[in-house]
Amino acid sequence: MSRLKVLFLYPNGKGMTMLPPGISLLSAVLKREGFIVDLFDTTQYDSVEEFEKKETLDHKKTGEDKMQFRPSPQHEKVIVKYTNVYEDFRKKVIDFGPDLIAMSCTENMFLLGIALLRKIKDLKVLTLAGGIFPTFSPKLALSYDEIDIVCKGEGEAALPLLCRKLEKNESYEDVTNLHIKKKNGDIKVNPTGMINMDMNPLIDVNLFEESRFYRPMSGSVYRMFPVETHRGCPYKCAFCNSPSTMEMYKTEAGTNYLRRKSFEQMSKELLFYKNEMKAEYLYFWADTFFSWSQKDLETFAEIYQEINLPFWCQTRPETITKKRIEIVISMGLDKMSLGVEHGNYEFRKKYIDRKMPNYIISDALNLLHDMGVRTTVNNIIGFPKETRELVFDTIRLNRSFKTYDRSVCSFVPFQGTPLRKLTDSLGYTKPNDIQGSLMAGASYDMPQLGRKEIAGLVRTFNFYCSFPEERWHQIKKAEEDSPEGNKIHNELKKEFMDKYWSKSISFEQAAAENDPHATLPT
Ligand code: B12
Repeated sequence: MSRLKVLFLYPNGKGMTMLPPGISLLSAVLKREGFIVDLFDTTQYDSVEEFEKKETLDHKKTGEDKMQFRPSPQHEKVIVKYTNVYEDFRKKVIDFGPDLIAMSCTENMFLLGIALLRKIKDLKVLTLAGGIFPTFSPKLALSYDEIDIVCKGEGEAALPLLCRKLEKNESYEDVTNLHIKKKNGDIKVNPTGMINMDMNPLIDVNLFEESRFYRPMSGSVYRMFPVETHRGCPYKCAFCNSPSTMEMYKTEAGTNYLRRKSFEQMSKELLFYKNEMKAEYLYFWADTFFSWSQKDLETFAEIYQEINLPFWCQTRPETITKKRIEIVISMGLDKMSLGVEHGNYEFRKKYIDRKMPNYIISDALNLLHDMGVRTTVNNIIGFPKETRELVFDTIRLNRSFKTYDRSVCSFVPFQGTPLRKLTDSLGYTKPNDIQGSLMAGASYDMPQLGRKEIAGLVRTFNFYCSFPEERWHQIKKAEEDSPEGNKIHNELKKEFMDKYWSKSISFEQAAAENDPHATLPT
């Protein structure tokens, strides 16, 4: 019997290099059952930039230009494809002849995916979309002619079951997690189910070209793999989809989505990356790395002794304790990201549902700094109801602690989040608007804080946080996107990069100057 063929589509922005755990897992699940799987991945295509005339889609270039992260060299293994992405996709579909095209997407990727699928509409292949955007907007995704089925939530059980049914030519109308568009346009909604993570195989790295294993981190490029420890997050940040995922599973499946993988599974995965994939660096993608108990963290640290690879992880400021930091340092932690997001306690509590007082944030960052941990903090500008004064509270909070890096982006109201409901109700967004990347600039104008002002504050944020306050009048001029503003911006950027990002300044020197960017030895 000839087996069913599935083509995964990953309509990613250029340079957004990190293996997506979702499709890599789903591919492994399908291959375990003998299905034939292939991938079309747009990550390395130069031509995806043409998709939106905006600067959104070259993640590396835009991020570096906006000082979101330190510039890294173009690694010899990372390739750029200059052929036309639409023609190549069509050719791939014709040559491979899939029975099903399975697209995985976040919100910012969805419309590129649709544009690609439009080019092969005449080939009449069944299409399925999964990932965070279809999960929270199944109806909207299905309103596009190019999408036949949506997977809401986890796909490890739904996808192979669908494939088995397709192969046997059976009805797939009742497959759990699937929302299916019928011939008359009605949608068949099935219940939402949760899978057992410990039944999953190792991710299928072979689906990707080897050049996709390389990812920048703090100015260097490493052979890096994503590690799964938990799914879910105990916190409720109103801009994030993770709390909504927790809520969705609680109300629709009666389950607690926050759970960790067994240590045996984690150990298998880690040994595979270290020994077989020759990883140089690991990326723990859990939303809140310290959401596990102290005892579990200690057990994990013991397992990790054998692995001994540098790693990145992210957590919340309230979870930071001296003991936990000692543990992760002993494991080989290279860098940790923490969300600051907003600097005004009342505003943060009311609109963002982050209730910690400011001192918890600055104490956590200063403790990490004093213990020698490289940190990066994430900030957001342009929340609904935010004013210029409130943005400066974020700047002032950032000035109260030391960190290796700071990133800032304009607020993006993603579908399914509490803040998206607010922006819809305020008329800043319409219910069916689809948002772009965090690098794309503000999604809307507010009377008290417009798009342009947000863009100006984003591009000068690092200057406001780092240079002495006496220079703020000069920095204000650099907010302006005008010949004069751009000239000042370029000068400040050069000064900033020389002073804070050049490797020549030692950690001791910077610390002695009480420099908020005190650079740790690399
Ligand atoms: C790791 C991660 C990344 C990685 C990998 C992203 C990826 N596409 O896999 C990197 C670093 C590249 C990344 C980038 C970005 N990310 Co990110 N990221 C995450 C994070 C922390 C974990 C995602 C993950 O791997 N989960 C584990 C896997 C197993 O789950 P999964 O991907 O959801 O897949 C499962 C199901 O969704 C489903 N599924 C997924 N695809 C498909 C396809 C089919 C056909 C089927 C049937 C099922 C299915 O089955 C999978 C297995 O159960 C999430 C937060 C979270 N906890 O979800 C944010 C998250 C996805 N990211 C987010 C954002 C905003 C971004 C960026 C836009 C940021 C930016 N710089 O602009 C970019 C988007 C670029 C991109 N191409 O993804 C938002 C997405 C918001 C939205 N609604 O779109 C999230 C939800 C965090 C948040 N703040 O809310 N991210």
